[in-house]
Amino acid sequence: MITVPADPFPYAFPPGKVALIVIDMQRDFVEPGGFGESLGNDVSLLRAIIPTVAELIALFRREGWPVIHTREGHLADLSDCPPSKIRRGKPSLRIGDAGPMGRIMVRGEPGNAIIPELAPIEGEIVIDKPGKGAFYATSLGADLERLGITHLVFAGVTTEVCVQTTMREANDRGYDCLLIEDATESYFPSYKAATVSMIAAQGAIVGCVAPLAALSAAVEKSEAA
Ligand code: TIU
Repeated sequence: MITVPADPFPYAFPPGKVALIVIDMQRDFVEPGGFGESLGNDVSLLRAIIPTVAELIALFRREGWPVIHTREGHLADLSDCPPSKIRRGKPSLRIGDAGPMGRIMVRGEPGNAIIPELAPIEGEIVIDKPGKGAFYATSLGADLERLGITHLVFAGVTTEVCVQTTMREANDRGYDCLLIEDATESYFPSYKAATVSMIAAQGAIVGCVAPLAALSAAVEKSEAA
């Protein structure tokens, strides 16, 4: 087992049974002209975590542990997008509308792609999901079972929406979860702070929380032992 100093208690994981889930690091959320900006958000806030997420992905690749990427998006005919999701909010562009990076939140459009800095490599699983949670209407559960994964490490955007929803789905399915707090971000700093705090509250009701440095140091220590 590798043990990471974490909040509210140390997070221990078996190296062969852990996977990283990188949530929705897509152009639609972190670049101007995408879905995130259409909702009225300042997307520059989210870009700050890119180097940390890249470092986290590199750590998993170095160790040979699975890296799984997710993308939020819909089929071209929007048949997998509930009308309520299209109607919600007061966006300047709605899901399916043509924007500067192609149709907003539609699979295969330029804006739906994972940003080049964090692009998946050959052999990594990419989960296309219609919802905020990565388990709903996807193969993620079956993929994790096939890989024999019991522990999940989370990064990506946004902390209180797709990251938290997926962590809660994972938690209910029995996965032991760790959120890397400097590898996740929100358009709203107060929502990120509240989410990080509520995940670890009540004795890790959703999971543990630690900075990347704590995970990296624990992995290095285990290698030196
Ligand atoms: N990926 C994700 O979090 N989807 C969102 O819609 N997030 C918002 O914060 N809007």
